Amino acid sequence: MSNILLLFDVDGTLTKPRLPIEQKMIDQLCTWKDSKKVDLGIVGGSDIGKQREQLQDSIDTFFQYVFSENGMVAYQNNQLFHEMSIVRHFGESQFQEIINCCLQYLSTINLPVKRGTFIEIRKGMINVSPIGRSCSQEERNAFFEYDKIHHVRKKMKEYLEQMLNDFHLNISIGGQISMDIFPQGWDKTYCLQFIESRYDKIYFFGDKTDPGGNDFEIFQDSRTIGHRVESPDDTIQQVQNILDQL
Ligand code: M1P
Repeated sequence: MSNILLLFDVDGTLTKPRLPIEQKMIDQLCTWKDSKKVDLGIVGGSDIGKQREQLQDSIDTFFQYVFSENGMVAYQNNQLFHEMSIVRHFGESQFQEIINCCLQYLSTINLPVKRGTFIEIRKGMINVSPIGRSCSQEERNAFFEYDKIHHVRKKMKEYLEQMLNDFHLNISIGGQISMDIFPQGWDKTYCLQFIESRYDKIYFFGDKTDPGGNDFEIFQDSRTIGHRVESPDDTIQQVQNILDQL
């Protein structure tokens, strides 16, 4: 075990958004692991199923730590060691208030297309998508562009923050079509409690590091050395620069 951890966001950092990992990134992960200079980990908002879809066998091969849903579901060397539930945290009644508020808002907006699965309940968060998670890849890309102009998610986030102020929620726009809703403090920094005492240095790499993005808190946390990346290729370059100096 090394005393340095390279901790990666997944979408936009190790892979292109929602797409499977490419061979050149697999090759790099292999090289970095073989160097024995560093340990590797991932932290993402997605659940383990989606992370596995994207990272395929790499998820079992290269990473000492896998943090799904920001670490609400956490694995070390492929062993599950921590699970936390948002339903348990709020209790059924409060939980339904949050869900109903989202559904009410969603029923008031019109978009170029709306599909299905507007709300996905995960272990540690609620994922809400105005277009619906069952949209096609083409519809997903189109919504992402539409949202940049019309700020659908930003407006919904502002509404929910106002209506659900007493619930002390963090609402984070991470990927292309949805937002993640979870109790304050359950952002990606949640996972640091499990690793902060094990490593001298934790380098974090993410692409959504601006305020409101789901890498923001961990990027600027004092326990990490934050690196903003533009793409998986940029991640490779930035990691290489660090390893060259070790
Ligand atoms: O980039 C991480 C995000 O990836 C997905 O977002 P979307 O489907 O909107 O592109 C979701 O899994 C989201 O929870 C996650 O934060």
